[in-house]
Amino acid sequence: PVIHERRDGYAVITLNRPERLNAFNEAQHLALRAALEACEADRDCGAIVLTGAGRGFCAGQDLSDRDPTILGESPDLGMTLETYYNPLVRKLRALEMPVICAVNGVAAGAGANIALACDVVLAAKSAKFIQAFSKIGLIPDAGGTYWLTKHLGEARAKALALTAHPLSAEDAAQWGLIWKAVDDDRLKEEATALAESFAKGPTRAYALTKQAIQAATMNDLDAQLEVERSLQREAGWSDDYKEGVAAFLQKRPADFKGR
Ligand code: LHQ
Repeated sequence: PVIHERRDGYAVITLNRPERLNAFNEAQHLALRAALEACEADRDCGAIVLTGAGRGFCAGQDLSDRDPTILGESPDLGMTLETYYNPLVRKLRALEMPVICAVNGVAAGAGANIALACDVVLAAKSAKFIQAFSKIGLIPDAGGTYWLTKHLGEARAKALALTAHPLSAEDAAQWGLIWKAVDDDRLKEEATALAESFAKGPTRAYALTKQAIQAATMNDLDAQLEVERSLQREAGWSDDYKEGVAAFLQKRPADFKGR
């Protein structure tokens, strides 16, 4: 259900159940988790591209899945989130290397929100983001209530969640929900070019940057200045910082090692 390709310095992970628009069943969850853990354990993997096979990115939970926690008489969806979706969102946020999401087509339900959990989101212009949950009597999950509210504010967050309005990639970019919308035939190239550039970059500094920006969503300025002080101190101890400054002074490209 997932294709994991290791390329020069980065990985491409493709959700691969195209006949169901890559909706998540248990097997796809477990395969994605294993792929992300393999990237985490791989010191030379400097970036991840997450994308989908076929015409969709991901249609969220597979609603035809036989999982009894979904289909039982009083299904415990909280348990489904705790077991599968919440650890996935936490893992994407905690990974050291930047995770680029290349949203190749429709991203619905938890599929939209897993895309939004990634660090840099590129979407094909034909892709749409749909908070489909209200159509089946649920609330946005996989971080949806968080991403929408933080990125867009309450007014747009509520309208998108309540109406399940399909948001175009271009509007998503213009609204600040994602990084950018690109022509469909340019998506793969743009995502891999970005991954290649991250793969040559200061991975440790990227990890600290992720951490600092994620902390900023919770902090006031004073608390955030403290976060910057302690994380910058750590960045300043890295070999990559020494190399970056030396390369600048010697007017040559830096040769970062990711530590
Ligand atoms: C699907 C799915 C799908 C199964 C398309 N499942 N087959 C939920 C529950 C439990 C715990 C935790 O959290 C969650 C989180 C969630 O994600 S809830 C939200 C689940 N997702 C949805 O409600 C989206 C359902 N899908 C759709 O609304 C449409 O398929 C979209 C708008 C995504 C795409 O529409 P179309 O482009 O018109 O494609 P389609 O509907 O024809 O889908 C293609 C095939 O994929 C089709 O199968 P078929 O055999 O008829 O060709 C669909 O049945 C299947 N598929 N999504 N989530």
